Amino acid sequence: MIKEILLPDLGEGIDSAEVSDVFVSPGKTIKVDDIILVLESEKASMEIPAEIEGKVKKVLIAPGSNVTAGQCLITVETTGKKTFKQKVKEKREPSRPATIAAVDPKKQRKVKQDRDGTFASPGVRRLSRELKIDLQTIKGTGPKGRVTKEDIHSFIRNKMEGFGGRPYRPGPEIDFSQWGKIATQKLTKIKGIVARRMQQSWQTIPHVTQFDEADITDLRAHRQKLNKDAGTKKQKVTFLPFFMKTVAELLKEMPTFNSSLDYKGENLIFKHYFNIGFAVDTPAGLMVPVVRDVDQKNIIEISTELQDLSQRARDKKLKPSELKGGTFTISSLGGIGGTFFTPIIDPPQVAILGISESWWEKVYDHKNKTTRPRYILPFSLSYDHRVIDGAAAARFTSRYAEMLASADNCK
Ligand code: CAO
Repeated sequence: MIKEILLPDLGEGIDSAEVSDVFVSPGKTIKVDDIILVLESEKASMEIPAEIEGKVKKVLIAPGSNVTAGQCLITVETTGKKTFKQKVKEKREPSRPATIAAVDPKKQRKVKQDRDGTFASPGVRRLSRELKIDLQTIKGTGPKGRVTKEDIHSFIRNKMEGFGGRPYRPGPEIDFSQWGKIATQKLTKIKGIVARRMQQSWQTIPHVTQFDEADITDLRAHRQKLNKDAGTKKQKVTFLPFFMKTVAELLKEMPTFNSSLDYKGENLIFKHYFNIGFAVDTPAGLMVPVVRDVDQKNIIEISTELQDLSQRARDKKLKPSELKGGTFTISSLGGIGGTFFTPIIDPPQVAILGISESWWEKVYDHKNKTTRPRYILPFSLSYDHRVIDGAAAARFTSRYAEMLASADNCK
């Protein structure tokens, strides 16, 4: 026997509603209380359950279609046998024709605002539960900010494509060999990972870069003395340990630069540890190992650790844990060259220092009216403008220059 399931009166003055999800298809066997579809109206979302069992013959609606009370939704081939529920119901309501009463409006589960303050249909809630997605983190595009199934899909798409950005599309395939000889090289795994992280950072963080210079003449002299005193027994101490130690001290003074935005983008998390990551140029690609608790270590300890970590980065012998937990990063190109550059932030950090190669310069001393040769370090600070204001960034670089010039952090 073929029976029609009709849309019942939706109540609350709702004349029509939009189908947001359909859970049945021709040939599917349904039981009493199985959810056939989810409707979204201006006022509420509701699941429509079946009150007869059988095999679905035709589905007359689709997601996006508008339905009105009394409209046929699906047809079902029933066995003709009555379920216990139906027999009880017919006893109670003998005059009600079974085909029209296939769906009981009282059974519609309306969902308005949930306890978490979000609007979503039961189907969407179920989907978010299955995918372990917190609906509060999704911006709903439905009426009154309701989270729709499409919102969940685009949230996942964005996550997969780099947290909010569009994936890198190199464009149409070009045959470069038409203009001359070519060679193709597969990107290393590390280069692939770095490319994704950099793209994600560049697309999701509003970067601003502040440039500055520091007089490191005294620091240079101190480094020279340190290396001379150590003789040939120890490995040479470069400038980088001083830059790391100084920045750790500065991060204590200006904790926002050592913070992270939480996953909702609503709170700042301040870290009371100072783990400084540093970029290492390796044949396989860029790696950023982390020196932990830099503020608690002396220059020799930091130097030993960074030399060990950079060697093992180049030998591909770093443990995954040695690449994690950084709170701030320094990218130093000082040993290679260049004046200034704009480093890309390593999320979830909020700032990164880019160090370039120092130069000698004649600096006019206004007080003594003399000109003296000074060793000048050019550096840049890229920062997340959602978290750090321009004034704070300028204060940070000025203070950093001041601290390096006084060479207080040389111990
Ligand atoms: N000004 C002048 N001299 C500098 C300098 C600076 N800012 N920075 C380094 N130097 C000197 C060093 O002191 C050393 O001099 P000596 O031979 O007299 O000791 C020399 O340059 C070579 O240093 P180094 O680069 O080998 O060592 P480091 O500790 O300064 O840096 C490391 C270590 C791992 C950061 C570096 O080897 C490296 O890989 N740099 C590249 C990082 C990178 O690729 N960054 C870009 C990432 S994309 O944003």
